[in-house]
Amino acid sequence: MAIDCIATVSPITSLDEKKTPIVFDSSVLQHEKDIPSQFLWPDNEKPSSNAPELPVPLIDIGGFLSSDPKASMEASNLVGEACEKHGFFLVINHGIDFKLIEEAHIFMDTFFGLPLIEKQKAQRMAGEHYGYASSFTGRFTTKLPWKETLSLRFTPRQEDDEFSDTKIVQDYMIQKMGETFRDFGKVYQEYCESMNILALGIMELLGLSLGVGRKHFKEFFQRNDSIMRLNYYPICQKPDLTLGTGPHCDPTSLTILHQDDVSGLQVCVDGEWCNVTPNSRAFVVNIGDTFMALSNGKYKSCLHRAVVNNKTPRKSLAFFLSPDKQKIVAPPKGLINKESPRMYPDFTWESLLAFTQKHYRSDEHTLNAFSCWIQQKNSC
Ligand SMILES: O=C(O)CCC(=O)C(=O)O
Repeated sequence: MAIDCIATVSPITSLDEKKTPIVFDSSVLQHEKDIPSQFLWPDNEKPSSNAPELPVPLIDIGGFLSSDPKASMEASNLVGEACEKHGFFLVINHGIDFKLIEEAHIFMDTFFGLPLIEKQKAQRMAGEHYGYASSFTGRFTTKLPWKETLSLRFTPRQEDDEFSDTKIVQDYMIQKMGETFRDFGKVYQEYCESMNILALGIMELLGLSLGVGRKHFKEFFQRNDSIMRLNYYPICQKPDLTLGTGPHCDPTSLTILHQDDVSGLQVCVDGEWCNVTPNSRAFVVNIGDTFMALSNGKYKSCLHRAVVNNKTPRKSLAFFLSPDKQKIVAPPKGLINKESPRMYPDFTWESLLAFTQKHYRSDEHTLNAFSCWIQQKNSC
């Protein structure tokens, strides 16, 4: 195995039970002139006010989706180039209904505009992966992100499995928030189904670009256990002192993100933080740690973060494609040879997810720390 163990792993310290965690009530905090100290980030991580624009490859996948061989080859070459360099690109002509995207953004305003007590009906409890979280105040005490999230589990319906859940997103919303959230749930159910199709299409492109054939990764992710996350970044009176989302690589496999028209997403390229200007026609796509392992380290998991501002709230919709929880994550044989030996040990998505909940707060070193942790466990 070819990894240097650079990150240290220690259990995530849970909050002192006697201490009540700070409450992130955006309706109050957005007006605070002095933000609570838990939200202050160290100087070396504070956002820079003059981040340059990232020249991002805008990849037209319309030809690929209509099975044009030349266009597919062109798109897969561009995808491959971007993934080797920084693991990040934009796709246009993606086939997703713009009305659905618009509805998904509108319903975000509905949910995050509710009083805190209403949103807490879907509260994400300690150890859970889904539900409403206001700034992770219950999990951490420092470097808190200036944001609220609603995370939903999505698994696609399988034709050969009559028991697979057909409306997992919609049912969850109705169960947590009541009947009035039926339409809300329906929109995100449809949105996730569309993201699933797009993600599997991008998996074909990634397979082509890595030379393992278009079917390999598509089949690997046919069953998947993915997460849909609605990110809401309220106004902050001191945006230079905090971050909406701290620097991290996604532990998941592939992220498909749609941002509203408010800037905030930044990607780190060659050590420099760069802005990614919103483009309503495009989806932002990035490689996550699990796909980096699947590509035997050939494609980079993209380091990114989100900044906030003092004028307009910002919203983003992130679909995180992840394998079925028990599936072994290992690169195809064609990507392992003498020059490229195995980079990471076998693992399951379930174990990586648990690692980020119990032992390690996700950052740019998660995959490295996780691999070292597995190797140490295996050698005991
Ligand atoms: O809101 C964004 O632009 C980035 C969100 C993100 O990085 C995340 O949800 O992990």
